[in-house]
Amino acid sequence: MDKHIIKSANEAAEKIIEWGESHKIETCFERAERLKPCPIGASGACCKVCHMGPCRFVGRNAEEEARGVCGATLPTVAARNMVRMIAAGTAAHSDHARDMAFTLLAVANGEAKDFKITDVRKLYRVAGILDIEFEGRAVNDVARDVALRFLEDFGRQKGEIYYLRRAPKKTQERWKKWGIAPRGIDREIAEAMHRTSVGVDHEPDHLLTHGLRTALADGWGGCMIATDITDILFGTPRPVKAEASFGIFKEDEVNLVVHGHEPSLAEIIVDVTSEPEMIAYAQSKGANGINLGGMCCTANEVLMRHGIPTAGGFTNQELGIMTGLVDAITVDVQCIMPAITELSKKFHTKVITTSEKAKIPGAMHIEYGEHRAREIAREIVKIAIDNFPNRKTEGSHITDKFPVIAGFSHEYIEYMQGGRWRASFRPLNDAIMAGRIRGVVGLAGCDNPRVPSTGIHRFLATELIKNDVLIVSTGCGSAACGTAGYLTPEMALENAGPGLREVCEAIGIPPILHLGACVDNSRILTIASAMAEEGGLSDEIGGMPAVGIAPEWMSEKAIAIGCYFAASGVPVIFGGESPIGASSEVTRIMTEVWWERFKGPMHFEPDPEKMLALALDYIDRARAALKLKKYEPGKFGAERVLLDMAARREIEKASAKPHIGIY
Ligand code: MSK
Repeated sequence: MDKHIIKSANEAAEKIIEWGESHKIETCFERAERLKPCPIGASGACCKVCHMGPCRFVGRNAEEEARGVCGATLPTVAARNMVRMIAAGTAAHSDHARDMAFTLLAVANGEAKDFKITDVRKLYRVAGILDIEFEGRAVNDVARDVALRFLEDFGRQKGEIYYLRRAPKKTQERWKKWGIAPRGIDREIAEAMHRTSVGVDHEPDHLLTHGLRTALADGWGGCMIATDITDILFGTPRPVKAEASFGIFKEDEVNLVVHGHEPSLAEIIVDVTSEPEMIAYAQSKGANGINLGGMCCTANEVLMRHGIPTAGGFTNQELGIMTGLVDAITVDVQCIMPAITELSKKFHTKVITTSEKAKIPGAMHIEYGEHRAREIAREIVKIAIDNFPNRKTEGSHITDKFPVIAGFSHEYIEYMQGGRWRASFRPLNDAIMAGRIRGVVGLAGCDNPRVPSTGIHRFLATELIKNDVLIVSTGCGSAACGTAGYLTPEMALENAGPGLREVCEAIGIPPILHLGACVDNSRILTIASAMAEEGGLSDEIGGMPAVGIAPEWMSEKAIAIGCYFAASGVPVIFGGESPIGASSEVTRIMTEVWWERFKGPMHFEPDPEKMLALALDYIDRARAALKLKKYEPGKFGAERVLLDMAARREIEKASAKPHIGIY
């Protein structure tokens, strides 16, 4: 008899996988078991940039000095492969950002009547950073200028992208010194593809340096632009209650899922599902209402702003359909498994693609356009409603769900530490200096069927908070924590170390702060910049007691994110086998050389215990270099009174001057 191997660390997911196996329904977990990764490509040792190859650096040809047909060495090949991953990841985030900029422009021009500028304060803050006059001007005029200025960042040929100025001066100086300040987003991506084509750039360090320039165009360009425009259009997140896991689906209501990454259509769908005519239409089909849920990062977008529940991250997408309760799933771009259309045929689920850039064989296609967003959203919601009576196939019907607190934007984190008029990062810096908080870890990136999915996220989340490390999470890292029940203040009471628990209790926050979708890793950059500006820790991002970890990454976007953190000065640890592991020279450059130049090495480490030890070691070394109090659990330095909500309200009443800072 076949022995079931644990495929997901999430109990509810595991139950569905088992149910699927007993019903002969295949998922990514079985495919991952069947399709072992190619060991040559997986370690960066395969070159396929021309048709003399692919050249494989294996066996006797696996030495650093071995050469392909053109004479390219293994380090050249591994570096080129890495740079191409960075370019692809940067392209994905940034193309999303470009669409957001065009949506903002359309709204400003009155061409997208279903949208409006929701957060005028954020618009002004952004305008201030971009040197755009906003006082006394019509909101739409300011928004138009902001959109056009952002669009300049994509096509600029010379100079620098605007948002580099948000980084601490010393970080900017490092970028200039090493020639990695990006000029224009599209230019860096195009140049990365050119340099890595056959017969161009062959020097591994030179190649990887351009990789970092491209990655910075992603972090301080594409990702940051996407985050800010989304906040301007749909509101800057603040804490909101929601639920996570498969139990969010309702037996007696129409279940519609939004999946992918782009928030615009999902925002309108949120609105449409509460229209009385739509609810009445659902009732006419026998349902008690319309239940909207999310998946992956579109889920994170609507969870952060509206408390829409999430069924989880990347590896939950097939499992969600296997509950048998999903009447329709609408997808846009990125991280959508094409397998869902075949799978949906076994149930009654309709799969609807909506982006002009992305179609999947077997899916319905309803193309989204911002000029008729509501009309499209209604069409999609109606499809889900019409499909409700067709629910007949028995699914796995899992009812587990957990409460979640999400919505920690940079602005809210600043606010929660001092109120509206005295928002600051001072208390956080003080707590780190005193040793209450040992350091900060960004726990991000995908979940992956090649390991017991979400398991390494869960292990690191619990161990880090036990060690008084505050976690900021994004993307499927947040989903992994949310579907485990970790995103609540109670988590601090039950599992955090004494110092972190005290801070969380005083402010009333979870020890793991959900910052949003994977593009919202940019929020971590702005938080790190604000901490440097606040003083008392490092005066640049590099040297902070902070680490970025993507323990189960699978996407090229994750690689771009890891590299922009490294280039910004944050040590980065990725799980799994190294995609450049075949070359000791490339490994040395990405760890030792990047550490010397940027204080941001990038490691690949498959062992979760070693990941944890490495992260804590970087944090402790940073503390020692900054001459901070040595971290000892339960023993803190200088006392400091943290503000509770009542104290914050008092300060707000007493103050009258708005704070529109550069961050
Ligand atoms: S969705 S890139 S699986 S985080 Fe942003 Fe999740 Fe990774 Fe996609």
